[in-house]
Amino acid sequence: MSDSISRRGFLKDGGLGALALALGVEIRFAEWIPEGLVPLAYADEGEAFVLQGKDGLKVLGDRPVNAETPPHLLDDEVTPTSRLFVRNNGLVPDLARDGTADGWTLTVDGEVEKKLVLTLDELKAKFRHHTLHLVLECAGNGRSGFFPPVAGNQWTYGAVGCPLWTGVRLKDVLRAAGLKRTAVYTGYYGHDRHLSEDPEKVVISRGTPIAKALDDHTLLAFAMNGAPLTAAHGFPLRLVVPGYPASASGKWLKRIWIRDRVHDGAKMTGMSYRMPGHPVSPGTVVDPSQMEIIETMPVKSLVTYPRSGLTVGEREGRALAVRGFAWSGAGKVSRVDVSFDFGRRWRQARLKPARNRYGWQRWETTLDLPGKGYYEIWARAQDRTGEMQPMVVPGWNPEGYLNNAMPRISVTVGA
Ligand SMILES: Nc1nc2c(c(=O)[nH]1)N[C@H]1C(S)=C(S)[C@@H](COP(=O)(O)O)O[C@H]1N2
Ligand SMILES: [Mo]
Repeated sequence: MSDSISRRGFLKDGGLGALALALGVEIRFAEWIPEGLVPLAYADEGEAFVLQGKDGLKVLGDRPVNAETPPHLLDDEVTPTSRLFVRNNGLVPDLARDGTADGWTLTVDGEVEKKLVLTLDELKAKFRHHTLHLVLECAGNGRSGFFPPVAGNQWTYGAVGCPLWTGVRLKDVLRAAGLKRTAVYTGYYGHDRHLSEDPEKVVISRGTPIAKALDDHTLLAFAMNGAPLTAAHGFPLRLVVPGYPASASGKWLKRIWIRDRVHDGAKMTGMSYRMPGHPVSPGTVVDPSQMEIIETMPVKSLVTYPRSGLTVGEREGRALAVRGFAWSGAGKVSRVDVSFDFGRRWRQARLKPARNRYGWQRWETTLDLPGKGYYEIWARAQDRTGEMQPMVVPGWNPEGYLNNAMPRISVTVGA
């Protein structure tokens, strides 16, 4: 392979076409190359699998694409687009790749006085724009911590982020359509394609109670961090329903169906995004009738600095800056405590207010690690309702949701 061909080149020059040209032969079976796979002919060493536009994410799967962010790469108050996790249940629709919203519309129908069909320009022109700092977190974040293990993406800490979202309030759009008294729930539909390639099959179609849809912070977002949504994150329009499992935040939106009952779309029923109504012992088989829809997400935190596994000198260890973020689906986090002696003593960290409700909050502190040795640094957040992160993995459940155990990192003080 010539020097001019590299992973960077692959990403920049539009990939397969350019590679075929450089190789001088056709790439057989090109249609089966998974999304995000960089052909070996192009790959830099150790980097055979990357996601376009992403930086340092760990890819958990390629069909569908799922990738999480290592905690030390989440150290920005506003999560850069290149570092926001990706969770797809199906395949990215072609319209998102084309990057044009020509011919795209959003339909709002069901229990409304007036059905709406809006182009992106109409949506932007008719409703006030809002920019909010909102946490997006997959309900399965932390799944890898459960024992016995449960099937699904083995997220560790990084299926979460807090970018700036710009869009219109779902509330304003629903008001324009006029909610009937019978309106109880929302149900979204997106343009993504089912893994089976069967156009009749819906990938995922979830929703929320009307009260949540009417929350001032529930957005129909067309931009992230000041730029149009990227293909991976739902171009041209997505829901952002903060405080709820991110599965409620439908991407590549095409329709919002207002229901007169709890929505029963794909991944809304059965075991999906549901928890047992009563705590169960690990490994229990739970009947779907005993499962309840997850609504508010629990209190949680991350240690984003230092990077776990860091070795520092003794001087640095005597005044080690440690920091991260804390958030809760219930709104405000009231305190974060930090321990470096396996939980014997806790010191309260400084905690900044959120930019707006459902934004994550910076916490930071300086630790005095007393000399050489291996340490673990633990962080534990508590929200305004009094809920606190457990020190150990909480309530095992069949699908591995809502593990909000306190985060841990290790630091070694060397010579
Ligand atoms: N249309 C559609 N919307 C979707 C999904 C999807 O597969 N299709 N995945 C959901 C899930 S489970 C999560 S966690 C979030 C992930 O959002 P992100 O990929 O922008 O981080 O999108 C949600 N919205
Ligand atoms: Mo998710």
